[in-house]
Amino acid sequence: MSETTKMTISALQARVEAIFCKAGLNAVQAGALARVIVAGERDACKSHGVYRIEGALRTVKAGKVKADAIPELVEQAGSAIVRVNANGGFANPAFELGVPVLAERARSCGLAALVVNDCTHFSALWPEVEALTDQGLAGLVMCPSYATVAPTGGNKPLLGTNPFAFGWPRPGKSPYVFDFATSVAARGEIELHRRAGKQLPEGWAIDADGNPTTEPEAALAGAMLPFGGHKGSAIGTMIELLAGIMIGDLTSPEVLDYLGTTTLAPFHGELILAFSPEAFAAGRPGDPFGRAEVLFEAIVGQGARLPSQRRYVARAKSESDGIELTAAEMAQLERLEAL
Ligand code: NDP
Ligand code: PYC
Repeated sequence: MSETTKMTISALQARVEAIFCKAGLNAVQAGALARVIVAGERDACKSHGVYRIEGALRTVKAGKVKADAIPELVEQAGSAIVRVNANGGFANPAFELGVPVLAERARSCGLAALVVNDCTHFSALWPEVEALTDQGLAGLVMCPSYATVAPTGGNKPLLGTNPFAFGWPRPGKSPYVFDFATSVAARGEIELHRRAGKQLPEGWAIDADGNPTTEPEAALAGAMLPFGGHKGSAIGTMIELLAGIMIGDLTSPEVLDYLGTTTLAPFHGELILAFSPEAFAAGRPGDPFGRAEVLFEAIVGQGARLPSQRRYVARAKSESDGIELTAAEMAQLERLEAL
């Protein structure tokens, strides 16, 4: 068994943040990026953990993201649409800037939207959903990525892996959260299989000639497949429409044209919707949070698990024992520190 290293969450945060600062990112960019990457490692979501540092740095070096960007709230007083321009920086600090205003508007209007424009987005969406459930709000988050997924019935990359996440607050408990790519698996999973020299499960991808493949290299050169056939294909398309075209930002094929590669983090926009369950349920019988608990208990009562349960177990372990990094991950971290 290969050696592993444990470190506290705050120690990993400091090390990742220092790598980004040394690479020229300003404090708002470096802090927000490190928080989301460390959260990925803490919750055992390796496809968006420390392995993503290198891609973010490559994107900075290629001049496709502004290391010193300061996100800006584009105020439309009282509107249910809150807009933040990331000004060419990463999405994460722009989200952090917009979320308090979004929460306040969702409470006053019942629902509100946060639009983030002109951002580079490479991270998992559940940290953003949890920022809403922490405020007692339900939330939906979505964004395009770049053309890597063939629509069902097609055979060429067109849609992105377009992540889609939802959260429901549970007073006194960890929220109900799901967060997934609308492809069978995130592209990051394919890359991790490639690095580990492992075959992909069947049904994830087709090669450049449109034939099914379990070879990671052939899948990366070909196209990934949507989850759930035509259903995932339609949800992926909806995300292109709502979180690309509707918000005046790039769609996944436009992102690929702009970047010319999938080795850099994608540049586009993001849509975050926040709902106040109390406002929607007002005047109707029953407490929405209590009724939700009945539903969750019935799901778990059948022996099923709730999404994010695996993450919460991993989080508790990281909080008590520290985050565990493999020898390869430690070597990568040390190499990036030495740059
Ligand atoms: P997974 O298929 O690994 O997991 C999807 C969700 O399903 C998780 O919430 C997971 O909870 C839950 N889940 C898994 N198994 C079960 C089960 N048996 N019962 C109930 N729930 C279950 O995710 P993906 O590979 O599709 O995506 C991984 C990450 O990649 C996401 O965080 C996504 O945001 C990110 N991503 C980001 C992109 C970007 O452009 N920024 C693009 C595409 C993906 P749990 O975690 O507890 O297992
Ligand atoms: O894992 O599919 C993915 C992905 C694309 C952009 C960021 N993550």
